[in-house]
Amino acid sequence: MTSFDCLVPQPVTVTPAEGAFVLDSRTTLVADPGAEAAARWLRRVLGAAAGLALPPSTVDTAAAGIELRIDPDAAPGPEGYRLEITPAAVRVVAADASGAFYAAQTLRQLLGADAFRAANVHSGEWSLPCGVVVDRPRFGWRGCLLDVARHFMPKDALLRFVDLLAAHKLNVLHLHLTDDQGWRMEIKRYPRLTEVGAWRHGSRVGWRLDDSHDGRPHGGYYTQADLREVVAYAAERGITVVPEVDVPGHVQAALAAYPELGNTGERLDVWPLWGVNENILSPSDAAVKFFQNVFDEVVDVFPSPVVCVGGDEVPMVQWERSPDVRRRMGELGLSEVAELHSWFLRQMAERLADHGRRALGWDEMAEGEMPEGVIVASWRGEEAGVLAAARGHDVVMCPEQHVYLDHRQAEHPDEPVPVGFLSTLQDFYRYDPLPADLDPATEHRVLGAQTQVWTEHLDSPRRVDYAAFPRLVAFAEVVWSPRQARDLADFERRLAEHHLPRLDALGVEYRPLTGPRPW
Ligand code: TNX
Repeated sequence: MTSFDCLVPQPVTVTPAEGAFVLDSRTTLVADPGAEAAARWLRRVLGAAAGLALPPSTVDTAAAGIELRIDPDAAPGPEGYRLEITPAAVRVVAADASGAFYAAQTLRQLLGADAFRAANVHSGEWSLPCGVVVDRPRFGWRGCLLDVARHFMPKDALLRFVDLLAAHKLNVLHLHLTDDQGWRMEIKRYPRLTEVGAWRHGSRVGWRLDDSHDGRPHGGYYTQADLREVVAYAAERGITVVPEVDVPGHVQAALAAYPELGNTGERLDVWPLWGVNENILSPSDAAVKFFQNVFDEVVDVFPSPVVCVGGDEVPMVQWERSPDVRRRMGELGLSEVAELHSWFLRQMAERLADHGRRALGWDEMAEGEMPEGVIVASWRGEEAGVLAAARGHDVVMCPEQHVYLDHRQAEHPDEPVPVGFLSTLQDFYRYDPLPADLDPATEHRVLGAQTQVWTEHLDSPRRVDYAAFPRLVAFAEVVWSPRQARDLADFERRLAEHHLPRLDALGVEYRPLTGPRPW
């Protein structure tokens, strides 16, 4: 039997008691209406892993059961739960559907690694240690970006990734759907975005894996029905899918489909290289309307209150050179080319506001004027986030120095292509989303933090596993657990003894603690 010192992320408080609750075929499960998703999930995973059906209780079986109740007044805060295990019952009181779901996740961890398998291979009984867990997240935005533009991830891999985020009590999946190298979302009004923009051709020099490109043909996209399915699947697991359509840069795939949206009229291919690209959108009325129409379809598919408009890495050479752009700036009353960048993003943010949504943008957006309500994703460090918070904007901390999962996790010839800075598991664990120089009066502006899986060099779900795990586990504890509960040595113990066996049971191909897996 396991005890409570196996939990990841570490809960707020744990009070162990004597004894155990034993689960068997008679164990019942009752749930309040708001906790039905958690109940469905528990029945599904324990049905598969433990052969336990967890039938609803009836008058004569009412005693030995699991109860999932919703009561915001009795629970420890939003997304929080109180879990009490006695030999007679398992009682959860949660603040909301998410809290009930996180309690269910905690229960699965307490049952041991075999509870993470898809079929029952367990010998002996299934039991839970007695005690009380009181738990709630430190931050409301516990995000992970997955870049499905550089390499398309099949829908089943996305669903699996959602399950993995949920198992770590993360609640935002930021889907980077478009970039120079591929457009991955069906847009009904503009079918060429996926007919042309979703496919990248191989290079004439052939396959070559290096820093600049891989030379291979690649492609794929999600239909709107696929994306609605991902959204619904994530929602059942407490996860909001925040879609990103990146403008006005990182758009060569769109330009390959609709060259008239660009500044040069040149016919372009979906970009076969990695890096920053000079081909950006024209600030014409037609291009602005086109992308406003794209965002109309995005909000129709994604109910998320927040939608990302991108805004990162926009070289302005084409705007500087173009007489059309000069004319346009005159019309708009703008004197600096750089002002066009924030102007363009404002057109998107305002359209989203018309739909009752808030725009999220990478921190380049904060170099210009921002409409009220816009959220800044601080990625080139933490300074932009600190400044945006001081200006009264909400912030999600995503600093590349600390939380980029595509970055190398060790210096070793057997590691995959070495991207960016060295970011070890321990570096991830030591990161804190509230920087020392943040004015405490603006702390509430930091909604949380987000870790990024950029996929230039991750061409399959296997490679995503290797990059993301186990560092994502450390990140989960950073955004969930109280600051004072963080203890690196204890985390490393829980990870090695309890959590990696869970990931093994799930078939996650994480990077071993001992060193790289040479493939
Ligand atoms: C910068 S982070 C980017 C991405 C790249 C990443 C590689 C950000 C907003 N832009 O386009 O994939 O670096 O680490």
